[in-house]
Amino acid sequence: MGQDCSDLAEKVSARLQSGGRLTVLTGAGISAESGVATFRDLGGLWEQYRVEDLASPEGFARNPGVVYDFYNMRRAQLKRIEPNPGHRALAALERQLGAGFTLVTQNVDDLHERAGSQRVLHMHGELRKARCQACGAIQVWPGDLDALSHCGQCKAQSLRPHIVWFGEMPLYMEEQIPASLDAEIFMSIGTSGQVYPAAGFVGLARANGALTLEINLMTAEHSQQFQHSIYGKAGEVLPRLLAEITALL
Ligand code: BV8
Repeated sequence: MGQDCSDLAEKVSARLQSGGRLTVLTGAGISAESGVATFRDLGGLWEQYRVEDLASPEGFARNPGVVYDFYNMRRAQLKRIEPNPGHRALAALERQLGAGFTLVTQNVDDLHERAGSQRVLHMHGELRKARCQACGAIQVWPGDLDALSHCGQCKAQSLRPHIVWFGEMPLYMEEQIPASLDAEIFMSIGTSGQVYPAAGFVGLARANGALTLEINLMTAEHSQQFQHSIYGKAGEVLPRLLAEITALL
């Protein structure tokens, strides 16, 4: 079992009180209680679809229609889901900590924003945006996307989902994410730690002297790299843990 909340809240709040910054990394697990399928859990997306056909530039080049449809289906799902208490607890913590708080997410849904988070670093892109392959313009795209969709900037019919596929460079890797890994506390929530470079962040944070904490449903690929862990549903653990932390500030 993971660690007791109160003991951990004391350790985290002590670092925050001395000016420490907190960086949070979220994965599909934080959206699971909102009804969003994760990737590698039982019945997850990668059990239903071949990842190399759907989340790779080669798969998109081979069969763009299938990839457009896959992301159109997931984008349409956003209208039917709501943020959960885990998303809301993180938004409240951002309001409390201000610039000392950085949220990096591997998720492409918009639940962090809809829960009130203001600054979200979507390192794997966003479902609700399209990117033009001709001029590079990134634009909000709430509806279906296909090969005939026109870029709002250059009008070319060359839009793709604004998603980082396997083999592509994740976003914010030049400075914002490396800077965030210099924080005094690194908290990972709901990720199986199988996808790089995100899975390597805990090692970088630890090397920088951070207190590292994992919140997960069960131990994951990289769990042994965390100094502390709490196992349970993010929607239940986060509100309790973050309330205990902020009560000590
Ligand atoms: C890169 C967008 C170079 C698509 C995604 C060999 C060949 C080719 C490549 C590689 C290779 N070896 C390594 C690589 C690199 C590759 C990689 O890591 N592959 C892995 C699979 C081996 N990575 C890349 O290609 C990346 N790019 O490396 O470029 C580079 C590197 C560094 C610097 C510059 C350049 C690009 C990776 C991004 C790929 N795109 N998604 C889409 O979303 O459709 S990845 C995909 O996986 C999602 O983004 C997802 O977020 C991410 C990680 O998955 P998780 O979020 O962890 O979700 P998962 O289902 O796995 O786990 C859920 C967890 O939640 C579980 O632990 C579960 O227990 C828990 N949970 C469930 N319910 C709850 C819960 N926890 C709490 N509460 C709950 N209720």
